[in-house]
Amino acid sequence: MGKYTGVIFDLDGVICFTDKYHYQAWKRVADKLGIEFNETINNRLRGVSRMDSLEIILERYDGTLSQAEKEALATEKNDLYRQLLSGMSPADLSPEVKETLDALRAAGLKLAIGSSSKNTKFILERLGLSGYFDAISDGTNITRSKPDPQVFLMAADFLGMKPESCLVVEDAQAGIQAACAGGFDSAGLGEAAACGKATYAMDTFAQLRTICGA
Ligand code: B16
Ligand code: MG
Repeated sequence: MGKYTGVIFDLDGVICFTDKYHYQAWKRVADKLGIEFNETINNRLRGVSRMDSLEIILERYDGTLSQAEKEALATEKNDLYRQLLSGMSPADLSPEVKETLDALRAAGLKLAIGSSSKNTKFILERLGLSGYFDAISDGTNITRSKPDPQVFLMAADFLGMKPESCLVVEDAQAGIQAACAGGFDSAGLGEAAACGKATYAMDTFAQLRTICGA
């Protein structure tokens, strides 16, 4: 085994790709309010909590909404998002991701999820990964969203490991900032690889095998 004994994976954008569903669901909310919503704004929502995402969308809204009205909009978004997630199946898990996870596990590494999503367990179920990970830290056990390191610190704690023994895998800049703030090394994909702050910039998920010596 290499430098790490644990790997903490972000979910959306790393293990699976639900961006398009977030987009469709937030678009319906934005259309209802008569405000612009596009892919660029959607990209800013990566790794950000549901209520913080709504605040970003409302930057273009002129009116005032009460907390109850905001919560109703977030619920409406989540209901539609979950309907879209229901159509996912194990076929949505890429063979590259599954084979890499299996290889890391076979090499003796402990694997955890560190996601801002409150739908983590539902998504893992849809992908056929219920019970696969050694620990899950997600939107249901945190009070502060990425870039705060809380979600990863709790994942490491659930694994019984120190941050310096764990590698965080992320697709969002907010996630890489969270990993740095928590004292973790990080491996970035996509935007997180391009931001220049990740310990390792990856082109493919399978590169984790080399990084972790698996
Ligand atoms: P939910 P991650 C994040 O998941 C998503 O990237 C982000 O777009 C979303 O707003 C957030 O989860 C909350 O999701 O509404 O399902 O609780 O990338 O941290 O796995
Ligand atoms: Mg993500």
